[in-house]
Amino acid sequence: MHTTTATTPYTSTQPLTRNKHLLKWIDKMSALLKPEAIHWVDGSQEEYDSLCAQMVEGGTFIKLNEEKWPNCYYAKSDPTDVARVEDRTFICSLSKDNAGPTNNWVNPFEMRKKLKDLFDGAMRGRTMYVLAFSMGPVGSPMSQLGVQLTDSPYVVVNMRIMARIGLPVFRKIDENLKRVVPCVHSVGKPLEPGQQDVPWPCNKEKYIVHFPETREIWSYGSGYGGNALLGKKCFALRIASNMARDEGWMAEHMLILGVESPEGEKTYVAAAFPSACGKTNFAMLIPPDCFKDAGWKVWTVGDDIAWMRADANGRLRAINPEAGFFGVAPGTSNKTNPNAMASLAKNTIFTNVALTPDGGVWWEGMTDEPPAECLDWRGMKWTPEIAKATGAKAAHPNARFTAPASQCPTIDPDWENPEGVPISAIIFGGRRATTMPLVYQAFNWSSGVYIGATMGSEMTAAAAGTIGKVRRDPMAMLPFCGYHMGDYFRHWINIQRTLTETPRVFNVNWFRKDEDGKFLWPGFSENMRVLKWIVDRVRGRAYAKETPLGWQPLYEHMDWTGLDFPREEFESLQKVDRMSWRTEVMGHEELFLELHAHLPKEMVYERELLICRL
Ligand code: O2Y
Ligand code: MN
Repeated sequence: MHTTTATTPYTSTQPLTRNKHLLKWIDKMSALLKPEAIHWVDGSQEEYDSLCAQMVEGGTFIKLNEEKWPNCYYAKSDPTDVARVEDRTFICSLSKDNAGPTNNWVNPFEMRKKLKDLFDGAMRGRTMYVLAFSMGPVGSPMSQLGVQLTDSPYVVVNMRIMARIGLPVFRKIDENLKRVVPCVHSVGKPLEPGQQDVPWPCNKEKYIVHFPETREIWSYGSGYGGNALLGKKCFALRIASNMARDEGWMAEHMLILGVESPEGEKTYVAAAFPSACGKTNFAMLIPPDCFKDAGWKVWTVGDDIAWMRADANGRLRAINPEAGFFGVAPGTSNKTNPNAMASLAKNTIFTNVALTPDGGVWWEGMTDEPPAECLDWRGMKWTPEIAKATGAKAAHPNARFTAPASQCPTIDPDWENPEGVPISAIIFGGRRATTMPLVYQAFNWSSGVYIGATMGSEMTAAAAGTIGKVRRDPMAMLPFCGYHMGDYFRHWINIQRTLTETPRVFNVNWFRKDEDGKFLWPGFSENMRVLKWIVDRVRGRAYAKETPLGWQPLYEHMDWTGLDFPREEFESLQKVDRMSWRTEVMGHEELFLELHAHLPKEMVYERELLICRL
């Protein structure tokens, strides 16, 4: 039953499912969590509006200026709860060996005991929301279902943007055709009778826990992003990677985009870049004017996660399991990514950006001129002068916008196709100042898997002595693969056997620098030239030269229309420096030693072949 008036919140107390297992689980969980009330999330606009109004009243949300930012809200998190906590993220498989050396493993029996204590009464004084969600379009054969119990209304409204939620999903669950992933989330801050709540409840003790065999997620202590919106990294990558391995598909940390030629031919690619390497910008690329004038278009399917599997004809097809973008705000502007700016112009939730005096938002890089004054992400007065004197940032570097994907001007007409889109190429990339060329194509699938397995990014800040050191991040999945990385490489090798047409594999690096530390490649729109070469290779109409790494375009193989890019600079960008590659290959060996017991022999042979070619 739903009731709502100007003063009373929207209530939804009647169960929205008939599924006996789900009802039984919710009974069991509410006995453990002891919430004050239960709210069955129907996913309606009315419910969303009421939850937002309730959070405005409680101080969690500020409603932004309706004229400038229609239906947008602003939240500031607790300063200790601003990002994913990798060191508090656990894979509790039965065997430690199954989690592998790159995951934090705890014995599942021990962890269950710990969780039982932590979650006992964790929701006292709060409402428990029963949030059914579908990752992927409701009813798609490639979608998966979950139910998240959460005591955070902030999580509910964010999940409404990031996933398909509510009544249609409960109806799917009632059909009983698909296993449902149970997810339990608490901010870990029960309220005593009469106790005043805080705007951003959380707990300094945090646990983000995955049980791969039973496909369960338990998250405690954080209300932020990937720690709390459990459909995203926890389900769509860590748990889904386990499902995918067992069922013969792929759950990848990849954007998906479609390139349309002037003749209307569409080519889809999926691309893996480590976090903070410009995935959202690449997914929403706007071609340079001369390409646009000629009729080239880039369409966005997703900016973070791809689920892929062979269709009945053996063609690899992909869906974006998400429905929104949880994008990094700092650095996003009408210059760097106009499509993201259009996506976030309305119906968006902003977290940890700065608040301007006219009820708007701002972040570093949004405009050339900063506002004369604003409130920073901690609610402190911020001015450009204060920033100069203290180095204080107006927005937290991991400040986010949660925006509906449907609002992206370049959203692909097929982005919700239940069958997915056909993938012709897979692109790997990292942030590398040296060694890595702008672009090359792998010789074949197995050498492509090697490229993905050994990819990495240079560390840009953090601990002393780490700047410039390469952090290996295989397939950009290091924090997200829910099982042993060596077995994951084996799964990649095996996947090819399910395909009749093998996607071509490429490596790109937008970040190579010259001796003076200047970027050699302009990036952004100009990445279209690389994308066009990739599409033309896939379609069998672009030339390349064989090198020790793979197939590389020469200057004359690229389309330079409208850009005066010197041949020598392109040659510097594409140079394979054999001495640097010796060091590079030693770095590969370091990773392989760590994974040794589970490493497919193909990876060892590929390394040997690379050494021979070098
Ligand atoms: O800090 C967080 O919780 C967000 S992390 C994130 C968000 C959107 C897309 N990708 C990522 C990531 O870390 O890869
Ligand atoms: Mn990501």
